[in-house]
Amino acid sequence: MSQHPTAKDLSDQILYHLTHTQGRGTEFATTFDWRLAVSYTIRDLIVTPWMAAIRAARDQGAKRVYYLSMEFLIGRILEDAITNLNLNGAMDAALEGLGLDKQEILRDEPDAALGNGGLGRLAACFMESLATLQCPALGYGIRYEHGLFRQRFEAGQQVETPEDWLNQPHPWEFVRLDYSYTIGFKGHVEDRDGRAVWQPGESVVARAYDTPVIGWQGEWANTLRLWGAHPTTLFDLHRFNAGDHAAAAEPEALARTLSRVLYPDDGTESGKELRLKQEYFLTSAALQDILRRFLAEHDDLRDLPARVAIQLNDTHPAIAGPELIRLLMDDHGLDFVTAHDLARGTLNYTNHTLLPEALERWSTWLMGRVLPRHMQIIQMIDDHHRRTSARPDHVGIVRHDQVQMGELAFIMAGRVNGVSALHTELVKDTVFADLHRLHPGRIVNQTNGVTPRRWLRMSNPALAGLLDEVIGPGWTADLDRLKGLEPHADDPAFRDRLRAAKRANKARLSDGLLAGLGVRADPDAIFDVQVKRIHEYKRQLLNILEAIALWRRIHDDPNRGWTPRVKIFGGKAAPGYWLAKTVIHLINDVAATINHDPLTRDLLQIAYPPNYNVSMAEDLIPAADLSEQISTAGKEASGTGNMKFTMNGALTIGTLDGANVEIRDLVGPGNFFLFGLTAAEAAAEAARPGHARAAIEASDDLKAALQMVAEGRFSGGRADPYFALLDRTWNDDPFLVASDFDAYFATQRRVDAAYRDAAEWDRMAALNIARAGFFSSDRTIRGYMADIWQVRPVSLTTDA
Ligand code: DL6
Repeated sequence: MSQHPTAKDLSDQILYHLTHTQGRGTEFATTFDWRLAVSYTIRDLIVTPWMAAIRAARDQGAKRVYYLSMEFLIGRILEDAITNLNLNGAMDAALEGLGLDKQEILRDEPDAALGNGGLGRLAACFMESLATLQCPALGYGIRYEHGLFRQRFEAGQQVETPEDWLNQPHPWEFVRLDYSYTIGFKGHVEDRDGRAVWQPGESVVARAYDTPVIGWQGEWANTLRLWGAHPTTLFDLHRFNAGDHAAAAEPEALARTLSRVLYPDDGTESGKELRLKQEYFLTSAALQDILRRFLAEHDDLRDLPARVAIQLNDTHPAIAGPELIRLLMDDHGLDFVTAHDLARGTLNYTNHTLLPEALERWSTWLMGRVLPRHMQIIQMIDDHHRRTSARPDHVGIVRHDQVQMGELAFIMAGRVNGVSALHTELVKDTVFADLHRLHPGRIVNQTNGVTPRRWLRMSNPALAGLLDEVIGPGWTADLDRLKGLEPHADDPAFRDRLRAAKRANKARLSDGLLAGLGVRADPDAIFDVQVKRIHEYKRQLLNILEAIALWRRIHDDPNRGWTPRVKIFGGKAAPGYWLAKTVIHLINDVAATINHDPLTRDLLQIAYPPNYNVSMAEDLIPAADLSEQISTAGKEASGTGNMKFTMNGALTIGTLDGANVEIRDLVGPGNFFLFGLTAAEAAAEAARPGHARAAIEASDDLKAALQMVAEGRFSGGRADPYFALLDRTWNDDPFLVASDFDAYFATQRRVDAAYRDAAEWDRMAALNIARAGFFSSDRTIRGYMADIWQVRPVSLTTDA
């Protein structure tokens, strides 16, 4: 099949795969069979550029990038691949000719949910941009058998069930039996003639499963290499023969736990041995693979920093520093200082959070038990750093009998980066203030971005089509071209078309909300959307309390001319984070009461579809009018949802937090609904004794809303489900819901007024889209390539 197949070519190939790969006749084929046949057809088209890309990088001796991440929140692959191959038209025709429903086939694919939230989704956007930019890169992660849990609501409360995407064939991957590495744990370190020899007490095999990631226009594909854990010996035959059948399978069970489940925590360090083992499993497998690949092309390990750039996505793979030193010293015979300097010349680290509870630390006891050789090397790194940098005693990797993974990652990195301008400054001033003083210039900023292919062209065809017509399709690869839209913001005809595109998205979502939840969402109401992990600092509580206060105000004055609003929530709470789960419960309780109030039901509705994931985001974001980015200033490192909403024409109500600051600067302060304390003000307010109580006493709206919750107004007269939440809000409120409440409420009323002026709203929406070009992950990846990795794109022509 050619690289530019016709509908007939595609349909022939689909039928071929249905018969020869799936072993099914058309008369028996299920949606699943057809989806696999379509996926194999598309995969075939990716393999050719993939091979060409691998060869070009090798032939040109290109420096390679390796992105190590415990999370890749990919979502569905098929539609993204069809989009990037530019085959939507031909595929539509092929499927129609076969009598198949394209949407049914696309929606049959399970989300690859190998991540918790922003950090994992960023990694997935980066993989796509790396391929689009022809940057020779490989992503390393874990092939979790069970991704992020499924969420459902029982009596309004979150219930988690296991996710099982690998219970069916995964058509995109290639298993590589020849790329397998032994990963050791525990045991002891022997001294043999002055040489340290680690004798692990346990070991497993990491096996590579490769998925090609195709870039825009199908020219280049990179590899996402996920490691599956397998036993070193499949079976204990001795025990089996002795009749102990369960024990005989122990080696396999032990190994498989390593790649069985994604840790579902978002921002809390759990301190569990299995987590440390997973992190080491990924890191060691990746580094062994990187060294093998390097040595296949080069002889001298001292060339490593010139040929290899490794990015650590958060501290999760921070054991990479000691592991690379261990491999270079113990396996390749280099001395410590040489190994250390080579590692530091190769490794870089991205910080994604300032929340103290999210900064990983391991007790020296656990580290010494699970990775005894690494514990020795960590001490050596710490001593070396003390000697070479005249560091004060309170700066160090090992402190209070704990290994501080942030410090380890920093000290072993050539570059450390934050993920938004504000966050990077806070990284310098807070978590790494001392290290920043010791190593000025090491911390740099790379503001996050998102891929416009998935988040605009694929998920919002109505808007993408309009953009193609008005400014040409070049925006897909060069998002700065959205600027060309600016003059059209003043054109009523353009604004009408923009509104029509948004309304079509809203109408589709409205049908889904009615069918799935029974919620009546009028497409002419404001669609006000907050979708993200449920966390106190993200302040879904502020949003739902505002809904209660608004409901009360409507009751007091029903004829005031309120702007109809549908509040939509989406997101999961970590299973052990009970306060976040209480917020979920409250949202559902409030929705159940408010949605059925005959006086207000045409003015205020609340929808909370369960099991928010990447695919749901693709439906919700294009249908949003208002994007809720309301975290306590100084707490959200960047946000990436905020960028997706902006490029899809939603206006933001938000604080000066994370990348909101840059969004507001770029779209213009008049096109952004700002409220709330700044990061500096928030820090001062949080330190003021009694701040919460004082703020509540000063706000009639908030006091009344909290009173209604306390009286059990939304919980059948029972107040006990919300005692703890209320107590925290009145007496502690570390994330300043109370302090920011009145400003938020007043700003929401400004939103109401603005929405009533359709022409002005649409003009602002158009300007948000036009000025969103900066938030393409292509810009971010170019920044990493130039400032951190010193890597250039590879050309596919051999004479380059
Ligand atoms: O950098 C990607 C993403 C940011 O956009 C979010 O602001 C940030 O919260 C998230 N960080 C994490 C790490 N854990 N926590 N919290 O997911 O990274």
